[in-house]
Amino acid sequence: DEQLMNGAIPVPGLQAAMLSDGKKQYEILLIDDDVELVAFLRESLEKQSYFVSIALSAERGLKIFYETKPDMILLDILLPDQSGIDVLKQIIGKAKKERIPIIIVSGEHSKDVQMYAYSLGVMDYIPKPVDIDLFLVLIKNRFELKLEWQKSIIVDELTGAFNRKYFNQTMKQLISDFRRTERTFSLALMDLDYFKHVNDSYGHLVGDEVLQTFSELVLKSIRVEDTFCRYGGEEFALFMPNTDAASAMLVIERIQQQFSLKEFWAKNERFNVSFSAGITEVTESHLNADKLIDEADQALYASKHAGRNQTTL
Ligand code: GH3
Ligand code: MG
Ligand code: MG
Ligand code: MG
Repeated sequence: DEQLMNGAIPVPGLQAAMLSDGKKQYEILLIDDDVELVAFLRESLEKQSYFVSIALSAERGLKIFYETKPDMILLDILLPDQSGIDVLKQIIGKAKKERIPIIIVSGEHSKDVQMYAYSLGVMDYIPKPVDIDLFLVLIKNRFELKLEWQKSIIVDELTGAFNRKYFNQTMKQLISDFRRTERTFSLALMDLDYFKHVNDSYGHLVGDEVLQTFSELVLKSIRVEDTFCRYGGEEFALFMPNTDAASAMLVIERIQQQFSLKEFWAKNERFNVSFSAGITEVTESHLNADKLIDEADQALYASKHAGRNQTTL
């Protein structure tokens, strides 16, 4: 249940991957009994920094599929214990639901088998012998599609921050990590100051630009393991794993200072915008997410009350 309906789980570094070239390390499950080909494909894929697991039989492939949830499956048709088509029938439902592409790589070239595999829902059918250049570019292309899809369901379109749904998942994940391993994390809630005034004076489009500029600055300022989310309209959240409250405060105050110096122009007027923040570090007392959010929210309120453009622990 720690998973979104659609199979997107919080991934450390995912935001960084989405912003750069999509180089999150993907795991590919290779189910094929041709030992030489498997060794060659593994080497080629690892050179592209994919992580490869190998199954030389259907049984082993199924086991790895259920245990590790790979990001992609490369499946042979002629296997020693069952046919690849039988494997496909067993896993296609779950793979579709979790958007794990299945690509057949096979010496079985008959049109009937290919049509049948496509009708069951495979993404591609690559003939053996494998042309390694074509093979690698196709794999890359499929992962790009997958990343676009992942992005579209968890990222806020206007700002590029993760959405509320991803915020909730990240929170659950970090709290359960903390309970298991005592790995700490801090949460910062940030709310733009007098934002209604920006909208009222300059219009909503200008308001939107301010939200974008703010988000760009935050995304530029954080580490790969941090997760930046749009929590509500002009309210944002930043999760900082392995970060105590004092360090989190330094991060937020630096962003705060940089943001308040940014100059915006509209209606021939120059204006500045600031934000207020509240920070909470997880402790044993945070048995549920609501309590943690509540405390960060109270700290945020204290910042507002004290005059805005500041951070409270
Ligand atoms: P405070 O300093 O107390 O936070 O004052 P504020 O004016 O920012 O407070 P409030 O939370 O009441 O106002 C938030 C405003 O943000 C109201 C809403 O119209 C605006 N807003 C929310 N989402 C968006 C958006 O996506 N685009 C724009 N342009 N405005 C938005
Ligand atoms: Mg085979
Ligand atoms: Mg506000
Ligand atoms: Mg608000």
